[in-house]
Amino acid sequence: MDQPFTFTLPFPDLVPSRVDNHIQRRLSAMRGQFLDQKAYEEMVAAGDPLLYEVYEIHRPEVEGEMLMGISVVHPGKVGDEFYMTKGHFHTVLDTAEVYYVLKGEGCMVMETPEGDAHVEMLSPGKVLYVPPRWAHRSVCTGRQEDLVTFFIYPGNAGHDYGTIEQQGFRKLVVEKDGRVAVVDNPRWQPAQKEAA
Ligand code: S6P
Ligand code: ZN
Repeated sequence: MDQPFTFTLPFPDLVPSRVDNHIQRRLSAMRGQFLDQKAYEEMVAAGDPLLYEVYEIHRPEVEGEMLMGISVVHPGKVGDEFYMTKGHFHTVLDTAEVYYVLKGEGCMVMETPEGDAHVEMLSPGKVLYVPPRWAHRSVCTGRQEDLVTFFIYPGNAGHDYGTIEQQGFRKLVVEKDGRVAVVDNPRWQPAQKEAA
């Protein structure tokens, strides 16, 4: 029988006192996701910057458990497009997720297999509920500050990265005339599903 446990996430540094896994994702892990492919290749060649980090608290990945952690998306752009996470559907599509925004400015880009799309602006103090079936990607739109969120989701959710790698998200978040703008992704195309 597990024992209850706590960990701390003290302001202002927001480094969790317990970290079981620290993921660091660089630009080279995001091939094909940014619209400006020339800028992408140049930035990878020039040093392959760190885009985001995830601090995970380990729990068994089974129904009944909850998985939680901290996501930190760093500020920056590839061409006009802000740094973002890979984004994913949950493998078990009918599982939700909650994000609590601790620091920074940004947005969550979301869409469903049925064709719905939604972009929610994120700022400190906001709680976002991502319902079942919605793929999600965090984007940092700050000039200098990280976007830091706490997330929690069901242990059996799993991650389907492949669908987004193939089709992208329907919406992109870019800087246009000095402002944050949400635009259609001209390269979005439905992923080829494997024959059953
Ligand atoms: C997991 C949850 C987050 C993301 C993290 C990084 O379901 O949505 O922990 O894993 O924000 O994003 P990604 O798309 O690289 O997993
Ligand atoms: Zn998720």
